[in-house]
Amino acid sequence: MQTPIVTAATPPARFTDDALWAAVKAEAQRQEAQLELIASENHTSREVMAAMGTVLTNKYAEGYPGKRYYGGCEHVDVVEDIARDRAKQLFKAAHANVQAHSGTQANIGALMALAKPHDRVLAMSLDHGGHLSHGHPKNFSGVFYEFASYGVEQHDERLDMNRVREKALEFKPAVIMAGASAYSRMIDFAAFGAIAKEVGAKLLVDQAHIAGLVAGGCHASPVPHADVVTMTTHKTLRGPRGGMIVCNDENIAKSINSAIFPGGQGGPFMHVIAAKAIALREALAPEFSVYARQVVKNAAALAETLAARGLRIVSGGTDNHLMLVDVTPMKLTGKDAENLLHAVDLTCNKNLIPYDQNPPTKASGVRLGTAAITTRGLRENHMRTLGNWIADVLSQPANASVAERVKKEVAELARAFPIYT
Ligand code: DSN
Repeated sequence: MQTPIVTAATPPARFTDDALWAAVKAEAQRQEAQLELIASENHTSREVMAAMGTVLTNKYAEGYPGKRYYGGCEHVDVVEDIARDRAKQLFKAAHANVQAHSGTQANIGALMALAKPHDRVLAMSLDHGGHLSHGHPKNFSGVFYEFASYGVEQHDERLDMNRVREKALEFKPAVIMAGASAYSRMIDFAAFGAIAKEVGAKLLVDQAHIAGLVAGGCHASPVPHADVVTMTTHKTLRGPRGGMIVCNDENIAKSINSAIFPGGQGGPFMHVIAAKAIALREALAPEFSVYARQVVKNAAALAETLAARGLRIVSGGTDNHLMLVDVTPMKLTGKDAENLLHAVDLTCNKNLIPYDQNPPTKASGVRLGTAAITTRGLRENHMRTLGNWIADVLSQPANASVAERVKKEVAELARAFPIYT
């Protein structure tokens, strides 16, 4: 069988695992045919994918460049040094660790470096847009540390830094975490830094969602204000699936390195680190700032269109790549809306909105993001079309002819803006 996407640097002449490659082919076709609105996803370059299909996957390299526990690391040392140097350059930080396999594992490393088990940590509530690794009781974070949370205000659905400060003064955490997976407003990292200093806490910023916007100059960087900054590499940063950590303090950098290996991981994924290096080079290029700015402009245009059509945008709009759309004005749950949109090839996820009356399995909102659709070339005019399609479908959920028409139009737009083909 011939596969439609070639991810290996030297692809085999023939792919023999038919069942497996059929599923990969179907996924490639799904990504081409559907418009990806999941705010945490993106479409990497072919070069990033190619790096992951190389011989680097064969190499064990426990340790760090120049200090490995295995022989034969001379070439992977070069790969990891390139990745680390580019991460430091891009985020203007003195130190980088590029080995974390995921954002959660980056947070495991950062918390191990900054706190002792059972220390207090203050983070944004998951119900208000935080993240599982910021203190969910079943996540390592909630199991090993004592968490309290801050959230958005009910009247404007935004963080009020005075209230965050009050919580920090009251709770006296060892670490304050900032960063979110469903918050559409700028985060004031300078204010978080000042609060952390005042209460004697370390500041850990998880910039997973906005790393690409920070890299592209569309969001203020947390690096000057935080003790440690963690991120994923596959969201707005548009790299391979993985995690990364940067910081400025040499002692903290040493603690992070030993918290990642041997603390939380064994051998690094050198093929993924190579792909991170390629993505970081792409993000250092001037075109990436243009991309990041377009992501933000697209999100604003989409939010405006949806609001004009009667959907409620949590906090009244967006400053970044995502928005939370309250679908209760259409008498739907988030789950209904996710399914209705999926049926017309618009992929998104249901999401709690702040102070949600529905359980997480139903939720009252959907989270929409523009990172992936901007990568495939869509601009503000397409966002207005897209917003009207979403409103058409959600305002007439029982109207099969509306769904049929929108699905056809989505297919035409997706065909006009191919990702890889
Ligand atoms: N699952 C990611 C997201 O969708 O935001 C966060 O890890």
